[in-house]
Amino acid sequence: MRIVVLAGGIGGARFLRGLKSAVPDADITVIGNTGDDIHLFGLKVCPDLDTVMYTLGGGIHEEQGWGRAGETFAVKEELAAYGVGPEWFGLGDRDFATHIVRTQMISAGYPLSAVTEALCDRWQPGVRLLPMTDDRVETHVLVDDPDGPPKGDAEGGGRKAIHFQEYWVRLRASLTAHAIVPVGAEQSKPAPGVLEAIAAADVILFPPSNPVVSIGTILAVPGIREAIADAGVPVVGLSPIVGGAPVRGMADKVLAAVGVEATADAVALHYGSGLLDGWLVDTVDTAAVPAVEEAGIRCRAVPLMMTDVDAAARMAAEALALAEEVRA
Ligand code: FO1
Repeated sequence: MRIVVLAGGIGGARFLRGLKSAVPDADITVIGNTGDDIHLFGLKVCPDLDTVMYTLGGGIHEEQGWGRAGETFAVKEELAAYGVGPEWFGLGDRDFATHIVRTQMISAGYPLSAVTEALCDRWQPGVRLLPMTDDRVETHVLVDDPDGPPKGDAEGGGRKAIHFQEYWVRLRASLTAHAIVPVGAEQSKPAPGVLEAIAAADVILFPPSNPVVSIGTILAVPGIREAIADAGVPVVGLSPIVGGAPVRGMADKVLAAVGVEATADAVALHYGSGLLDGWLVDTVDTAAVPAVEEAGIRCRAVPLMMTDVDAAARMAAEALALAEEVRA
């Protein structure tokens, strides 16, 4: 069975680990979000691609869900000793090697998709990991400028766009996000293999990744949303919101920026029945099922907490079962 999964960071990676366990013989292609990418110290860092690669390749720092296990931070300390920032983004020594190899290959003219394939040769994640695009896309967040003139001031209300990672990591999403802008997405095109994988898929899954800055960013690459809508195979998603709150991360902050309530049904309706055929909500959100079904999206309430690989495997099996129900 050929499965295509749109994945962001931690939630997507943990779901993929369960999916591999549930259907070990499946041919899984992951379309990874690259809007979180950031250039630091002259290096290109791809957080969501690396989280999938490390998690499925066995190198992830399990509690964090990002970065390497067994890290040291000598390079980070030395950079700080030189007064070279930023210090708020924790890059470890082992992780630096990934960014050095990636940046070296990109400087040599390789596209990000070829670089990702080369890095995965070492990690053997057991899936085909494709960046959503080889073009540069970086998500920025429009916030009230904490250092600017007071809001409503003649200088235009004091708002500024900051890089997603600064918003997410340095500011911990503590400022109101007025808009989420995937800079460069409009000019980007799907990476080689992306549209082909979607066209060849037997089922397409939206894991419990951030619907705005992860899956939303992938769908912002021209051609991808249309290819999924026209694929003619079941598209099934799993809610990242349980009981009115994100399971992890701060998805509610960015959902508010796009005017979507942080509820299991609101996220399904945000994707829409033009995209989704099926939607899994957690058992605590059983009351949300009718609203999703009324929107023309088949909906089931099942346990959605990925407490371990087996729990994630059960969720993946439920999603595949719902896909077969929808296909019938
Ligand atoms: N997240 C944090 O909360 N703090 C960090 O210092 C941090 C460093 C970091 C380094 C490399 C990397 O690949 C990811 C890192 N992340 C960190 C996580 C990152 O912000 C998120 O994984 C995604 O961008 C959101 O899914």
